[in-house]
Amino acid sequence: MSNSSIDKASVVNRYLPSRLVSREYADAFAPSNIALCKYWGKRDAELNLPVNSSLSISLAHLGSHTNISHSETGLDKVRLNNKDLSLDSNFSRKVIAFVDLFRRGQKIPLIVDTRNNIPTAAGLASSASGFAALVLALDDFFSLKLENSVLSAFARMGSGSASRSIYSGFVRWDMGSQSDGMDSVASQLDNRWPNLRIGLIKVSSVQKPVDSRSGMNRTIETSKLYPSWPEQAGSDLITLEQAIADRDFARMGACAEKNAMSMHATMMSAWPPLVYWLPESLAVMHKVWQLREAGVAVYFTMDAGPNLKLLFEACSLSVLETEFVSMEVIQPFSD
Ligand code: 2P0
Repeated sequence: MSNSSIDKASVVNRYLPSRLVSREYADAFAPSNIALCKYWGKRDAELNLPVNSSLSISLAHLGSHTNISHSETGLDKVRLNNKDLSLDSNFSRKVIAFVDLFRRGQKIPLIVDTRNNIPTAAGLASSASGFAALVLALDDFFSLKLENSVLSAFARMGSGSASRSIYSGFVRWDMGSQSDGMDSVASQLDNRWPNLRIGLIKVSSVQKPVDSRSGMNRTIETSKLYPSWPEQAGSDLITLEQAIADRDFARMGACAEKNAMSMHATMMSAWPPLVYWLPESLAVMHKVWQLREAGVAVYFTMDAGPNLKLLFEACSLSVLETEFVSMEVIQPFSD
């Protein structure tokens, strides 16, 4: 990982008018997303530039709503899920630091109100949808009319996976090569897959011991397996795009599962080892493998946590609902 000589404030500044003009109110929504080809590792920590390209599915109506309005008290106010937060909280600090990239010292006190409708028990990260919704709301509030690729780049500076949450459906985030990162942006694939389903299997809602940012750094710095990851991810991305274009579920599911296992293998070979799995995670994996042996077309993917996301088509829903009674089912192409 290299540290960039370019700071995000100077990148954002290039796309903004010197004086912001604000509206009364703006409201935006961005979906959460689950990666089939994972983002794991940064080549630039300041701008969240990835070591590899990645591919995800956005989760339709599940994500973050953010609205922005003027604060009449002269102080910023940050709200999350209908509660006022202390301005010293981690969440408030991150939100205000991000908004400051746009305000650049101009005195425009704001109320930033975020509501997540992601099932809280499902172990889904909200930083992707949160930063994407914040960027979309800021674009609207300051009437910036930025292109989607720029919105994706700005969201990425908040959290890497947020670059993908600007779009719905299947989304590819190209790693890019420019030092300012403006070609490290996501775009939507044309393909739709209405029968595709994602099943959220909650194993634990305990806060993960190592956050993704630190986990990525530790993996890059200490894992002997990590050097093979970018090549693996690159070839998985090609396979996944082809499988999606051909609507070949078995090929897509197998590749997504293998990609997740490969990412976890690099994490486990870090030192100290990064093991996000719990015994219950492994039990669900075995159950998925047994079901596949028995002819059910189901695969899984996992992120930096113990919970599993099952991939299947609508025809397998009833058998899987019987096997996994607490599974929460998402239709990513429901609109
Ligand atoms: C992904 N993850 O592609 C991968 C798979 C977790 C495992 O993107 O440091 O919260 O804010 O850029 O985006 C989680 O990482 O990390 C993530 P930052 P982010 O979905």
